[in-house]
Amino acid sequence: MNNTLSHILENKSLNADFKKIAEKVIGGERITAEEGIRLFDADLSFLGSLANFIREKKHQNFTYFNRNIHIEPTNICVFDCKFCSYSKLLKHKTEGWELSEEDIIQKMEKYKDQPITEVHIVGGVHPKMGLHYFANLIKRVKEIRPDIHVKAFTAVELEYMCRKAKVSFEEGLSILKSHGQDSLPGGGAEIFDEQIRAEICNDKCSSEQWLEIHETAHKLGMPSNATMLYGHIEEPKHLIDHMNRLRNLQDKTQGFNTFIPLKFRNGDNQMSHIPEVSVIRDLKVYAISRIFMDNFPHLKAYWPMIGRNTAQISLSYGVNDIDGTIDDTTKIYSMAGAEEQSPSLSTQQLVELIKNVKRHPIERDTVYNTVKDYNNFVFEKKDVKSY
Ligand code: V47
Ligand code: SF4
Repeated sequence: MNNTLSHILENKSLNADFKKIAEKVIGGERITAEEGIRLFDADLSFLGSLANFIREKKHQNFTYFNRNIHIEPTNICVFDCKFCSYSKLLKHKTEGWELSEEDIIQKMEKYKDQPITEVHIVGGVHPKMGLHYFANLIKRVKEIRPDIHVKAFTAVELEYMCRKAKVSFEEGLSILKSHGQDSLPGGGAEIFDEQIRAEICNDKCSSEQWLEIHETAHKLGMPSNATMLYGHIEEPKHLIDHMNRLRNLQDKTQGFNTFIPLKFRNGDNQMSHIPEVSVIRDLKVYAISRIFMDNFPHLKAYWPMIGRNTAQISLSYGVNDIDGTIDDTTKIYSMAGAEEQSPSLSTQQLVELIKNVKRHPIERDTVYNTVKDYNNFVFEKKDVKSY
């Protein structure tokens, strides 16, 4: 046990509930949902010490990042999530964008010889871009870069694609897999509590369907991530219920790699009247996620959303992964007023950001194999490439 932790346990004024939780965590025992909810009343420093203890036990100082590109085929969407600043409803089509298959292929060609290991394809749910269109697109992407990992389509997009194509989730995912899709991103989860979901995203896939799609993907050998949208109308009990449903599924399948809490940003959407939560709340959510989600190997801070400074601090509150480096051109956050309006960092900048807080930077692929250890790497002019 490290010094900070023994100091915490010896602190006579530590509340009995928190002492019990700390003892469980230090002993490697799972905490209950009630204890998870109780943790929202604890001090940030206490949560940080526990979360950091787990983080260092699982991953030492290692901090992962990957080099990926985002392809967003369209922002036209049949759904109407109240928090979304990105989508343009079908009826407002003139304001949206639609990339043609050739536009996407051209973008891919641009990265043919670049050292990226992943392409992340997600977007709005367009009624004309269906299962077979996307299966063919993935096949073409793989023809250009057979080695690249294709992480594509949230459960929301997948539910719609399968429904329209009149196939089961298993059939739809098998078709995509056979064309080259390797894994699923974690989007669309939002908050699983049915009442909150009905208020913020009434018309898209249900929580049950989201979980079923990920379970099916895991069964087919496709790993995935899971997100959680926090900081709007939800309460601690809804966050813990969300994490608990994921923790239960992970017990069953072990198919999740990474948990990604996403901070609600209030720019230009139907929930703009709701104030954004503080950095203290962000760090609490990261720390509690690390403590509660004991069977999720990785906890990711999506830096374009919370900004590089908070992302750096989050590395002491349980986080062991910072997403995205080069040309991370997703628009979903910049349009919602995210911290980073042009979310792109060079590898050197990201490595320095990690090293500045005394962590050990490792470039990973999507499934956390080490691509390159940057701890003792010295950048030379030829390594600093602008894209
Ligand atoms: O599901 C939309 C979120 C998600 C807002 O798996 C918003 O590696 C905050 O899931 N404020 C999509 N969040 C993005 C996503 C993702 C991102 C990075 C990595 C991975 C991964 C997945 O974006 C949506 C929704 O929860 N979102 N609008 C907003 N105003
Ligand atoms: Fe469509 Fe996704 Fe935006 Fe919801 S969050 S409106 S599903 S693009």
